[in-house]
This record gives sequence, C-alpha cells and structure tokens, in this order.
Amino acid sequence: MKSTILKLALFSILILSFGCGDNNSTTEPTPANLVELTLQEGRAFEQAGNSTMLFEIFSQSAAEEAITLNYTIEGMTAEPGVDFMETSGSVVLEAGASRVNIEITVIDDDVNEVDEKLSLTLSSNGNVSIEKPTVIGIIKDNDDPTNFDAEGYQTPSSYYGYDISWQDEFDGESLNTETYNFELGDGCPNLCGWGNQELEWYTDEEKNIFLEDGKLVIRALKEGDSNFTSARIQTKGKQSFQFGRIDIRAKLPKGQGLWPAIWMLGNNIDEVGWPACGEVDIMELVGHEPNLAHGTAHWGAQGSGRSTFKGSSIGDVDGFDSQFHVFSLVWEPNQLVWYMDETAFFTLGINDMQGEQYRFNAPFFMIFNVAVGGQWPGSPDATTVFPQQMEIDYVRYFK
Ligand SMILES: [Ca+2]
Ligand SMILES: [Ca+2]
Ligand SMILES: [Ca+2]
Repeated sequence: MKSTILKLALFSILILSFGCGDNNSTTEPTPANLVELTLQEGRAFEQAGNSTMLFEIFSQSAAEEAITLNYTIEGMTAEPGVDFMETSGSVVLEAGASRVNIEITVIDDDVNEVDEKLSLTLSSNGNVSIEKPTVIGIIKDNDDPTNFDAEGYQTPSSYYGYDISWQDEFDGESLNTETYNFELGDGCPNLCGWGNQELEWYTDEEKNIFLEDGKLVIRALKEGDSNFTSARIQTKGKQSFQFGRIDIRAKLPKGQGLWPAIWMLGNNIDEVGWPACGEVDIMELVGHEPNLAHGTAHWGAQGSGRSTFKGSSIGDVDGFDSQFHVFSLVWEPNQLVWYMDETAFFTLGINDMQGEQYRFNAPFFMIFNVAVGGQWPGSPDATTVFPQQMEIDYVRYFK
C-alpha cells in the first residue's frame, strides 16, 4: 500500500512537470513536441507482378500534430526504374499516430542476380529527430540462372552501381607476370607441403600452367609413382582487392586427391602472419566430391598458428568439372557474401568472429592453385585420372 501511494505521488509530480510550459526541468531539455523517429531497414523479394518493400517508421510517442516526412531513394546496386520504382516521395505521420510506413515498388525482372541494395534517406521540416535517417533496403532475387553459353554459366561484364576496377580475361599468349607471381616447389623449408601435407611440386612450366582459348589452365600431372607437378600463382604486391565484387568463371578438376582453390590472403601476411592476415577461400573443392564447392573464411590471433573458421558449401548435380560456373564474392565493409552462379551460399559478418578480431576490411591478394594430396582430400589413388586441370575463363573485379 505504501508503495502505491508513493507511485501515485511520483505520477502527480510527473504530470505537474509535463504540465509546466517552461524548460526549468533539471532533466535534459527536450524541445516541445519533438517527435523522435526510428526508421527500419527495408527488405523485399522480387515477385511475379511487382512487390512492395516496406520501410517502417516508429515514433517514441504519438505525434501531437500531423508531420510530413519526405524520403529520397538512391540505387546502390539496385537500379532506379529497373529494380525499383519510386525515387522520392512523402508520407504523413498523422496526429495521434506513432507509426507510418513507406512503401516502395520492387519491379520483377527475369534476370538472375545477387541481392541488390538501395538506400532511403528520411527528412522532415517538422520538429523531428531521426535516429538514423539513412537506411538500406535489400531486394532478394527470385530468378534461376539462365545465362548459359555452350561452356556453362556466365555473368555480365558490368553491373549497375559498380565500375570495373581490374580484370583478366586470359586472352593473351602467356600469363601476365606484371600481375602474377609463381610459387614454386613444395613450400620447403618454411612451409613444407604448403602447410597441409600436400604432395605436389609447383612449377612455372608450360606443362603445368598456360593460356589456351582465352582460359588460364593450371594442370596437375602425375610424373612417376608418387610425384605430382602442378602450379600455384598469386598477385601479392601486384594486384590487390578490397571491397567490391569479384567474379571468377572456372571449371574444376575431379578425382581423389585433387584440391583446386581460388582464394585470398591478407596483404599484411608478412607482418602479422597467418591466420591474423585473414584468409578468404572463394572456392575450394576436393576431387572426390566433384559436385560440391566450398566457401570458407579463416581468421585468428597473431602468432596463434591455428585459425578459427567458418564456411558453407553449394552443390551442382552435374559436377563442377563438367561446365563453367561463376564464383563471386560480394565484399562490403563488415560483410562478405559468397555466390555461385549468383546464388548466395555463405555470408560472413563482423558478428561471426567468435571473440576474435575481424580481419576482412583490409586489402587481400588472390591465389589460384591446384594442390594434389593433403590433409583434406587425402592422396590420389588408383581411381584418379591424370592429368587434371582447373580452367579459369576470367577474373573481374568491380568496385
Ligand atoms: Ca532485379
Ligand atoms: Ca531478378
Ligand atoms: Ca576468357
């Protein structure tokens, strides 16, 4: 009973203090009638016919009078007039209301795409504060891959919202050594078996690495009972990647003991070592599972020698050796998304670090190799047919 009386007393004081017109209150002065708004991110799926992306706006307290809220929309990777309709407009938060929605028309198309983004910015001439006036809207694609040529899936050479930053179509006579370094041998003495008990000896010889028909070919050969040669190239010090979109069109080897990889390491590997430099495996495959491509990231503390990692896989019923697929990484601050033929199969964000530092907002270099043997695939056996090769049709880097 005592506490109820106290509450009633407090309640009266509160009413009194709100009732007073001046700002003599000891708490933080709040301008009269200020409406504090929260704007939520938008999300929509492409749908047959058009669909609606909803941006919900909440007010902490009901508005005393109607307030007009204006918005402008900019395409980021979603294109105005193609992927969505409205680029500006207004809505009214009615007197007494504490929420209002902005509805954007999402246009359906037949194009197989990655998730597309737009940004919405809210403003008002009214007495309004908006916690975060610009938010993102994400359009989820609903289309299946259709963009095939005789050799497999292919991606466009340009995208709305991106400029091409660098590309290699492998159309020349030989590998451009202004872009790539060869890594030779077996990794000894510092990283024997390249840290994974691999069996191959990497060369820069034409038998193991060459350009042909507009493709980079990395070919693994069996040379004697348990001798294998192959190739590994990387772009360290020559071509760097940091944010944007990377598309790599590749056809992969198969067979027990084969381990092709398209991957990246942090440019700072010589200073901080692995795994502190971060590792992004855009695509790995073990040849005894030729229908399964893997995307993985590794990270960890400097000097730990062991990585924390996370990844996922995506299948192809025909096998990745039968036709070309495009492996894409869409890389933004604090987030990486892995795609195969524009189907997302793994997302890594800054909240996935399990207590470790996020390493993926820094520049990385690219590595292409076909390993033979090693901890993950195991050794080749009598079923493995040599030679085996990874073919890369293009690498395109958009920013
Ligand atoms: Ca679209
Ligand atoms: Ca689409
Ligand atoms: Ca090509």
